[in-house]
Amino acid sequence: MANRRDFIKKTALGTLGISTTIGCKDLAKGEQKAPVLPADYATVKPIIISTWKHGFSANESAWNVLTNGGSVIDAVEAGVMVSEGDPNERSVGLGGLPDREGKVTLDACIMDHNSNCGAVSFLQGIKHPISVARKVMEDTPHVMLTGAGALKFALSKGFKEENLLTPESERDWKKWLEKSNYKPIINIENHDTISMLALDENNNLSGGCTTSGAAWKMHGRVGDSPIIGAGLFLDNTVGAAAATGLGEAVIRTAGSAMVVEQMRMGKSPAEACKTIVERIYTIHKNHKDMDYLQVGFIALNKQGEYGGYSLRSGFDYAVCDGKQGNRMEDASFKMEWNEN
Ligand code: SD4
Repeated sequence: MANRRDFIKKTALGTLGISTTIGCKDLAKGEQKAPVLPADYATVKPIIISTWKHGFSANESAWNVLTNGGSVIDAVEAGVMVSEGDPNERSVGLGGLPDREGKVTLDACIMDHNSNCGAVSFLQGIKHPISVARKVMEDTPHVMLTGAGALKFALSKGFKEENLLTPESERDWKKWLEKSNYKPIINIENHDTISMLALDENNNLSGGCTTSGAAWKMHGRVGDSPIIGAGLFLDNTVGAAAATGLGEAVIRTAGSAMVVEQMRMGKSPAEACKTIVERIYTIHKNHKDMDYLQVGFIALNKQGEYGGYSLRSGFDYAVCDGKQGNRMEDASFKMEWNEN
C-alpha cells in the first residue's frame, strides 16, 4: 500500500499541478467531518469515491494506479483489492463473516466505461473475487459466473484456492450459532462492502463492488453486490452509482440503475441517491425487513460531482481527488439510527 504521506503529497500537489492548503493531517481517516448537506460541488478529475472507512485505503491504492498511467478499470480493481485482502474487514474477502454454515461466500462485480461488465457470485475460497469478475468480463462471453462454476473458472485462470475463514470470523460465527437469530445489525453486520466509482481525466467511468455479503445469510444466498443494476451500475454518458446495505432491498428496487436514471433526468448525484433511498423506504416501511434495513448509495456523474445518501445514519464514504486529497465524508440520511 502507498505511503500515506507520499500519497497525500502527490494528491495535493501532484500530477494535476493544483495546490491546496489541505494537508495530510487534516485529511486523515475519520478526522474530517462531512458537511451536513450533500456534497455536490464540481471537482477536478480524476476522482474516486468508495463506501465506508476502508474506502480510504482503497482510494489510495486506486489513486496511485490512476496517476501512474493505469486505466480507470485497473484503478478500481486495485483499489477494492485492498479491502478484499484485509482480514480486519469483516464483510469483504479474507476475513469476511461467513454464512450460517460457516462458509465464506463472496459476491463481486466490475463495470467499465463501455458497459462491459463481469461478476461472480457465491464464490468460495478465492481472496480476490473482483479479479475473477474482471476475468469473466474480459475472457468469457458471459457477465456472471456463480458457485462451483465460478471457482472452476478462477482456478483455470491461475487463482489460488485458500481458506478465507479467519479464527476471528469462525469465533463470531460460533457465537452467532448459539442463538441462530437472523436479524442483521444495522451498520455492523452488513457493513464494509466496498463499492468504488471512479472517473478519469478522459471522462471515463468505471466501478466495482465486492463483499462477503450479509453475515449469517442462508447458504447459497446472493445479494445485490454482484448484480449489475442493483449493487453497481454506470452509463458512461451519465454517471455511476453503487450500493451498500441490505442487498434484498437493493435488488427489489434495482437500486443503482435507478440512481443513474435519476441523474439522467437531471438530478444531482446526492439528490438521485436520496430519491432512491426514499423509494426504498416507501416500499419497505411496512415490510418485515424494515427493522434492520439499512441501504446507502454513492453516485458520481460525468462532471465529477458526487454524493451519498443512506436510509439510516452512520454511512460514510471516502472521496479522493486532486483538489482536496483523500477524505471521509458522512452521507446525509433519512432517519437517525442509534446503536443502543
Ligand atoms: C449484501 N449489499 O450482500 C451486501 C452487503 C453490504 O455493506 O453491502 N454490506 O447484501
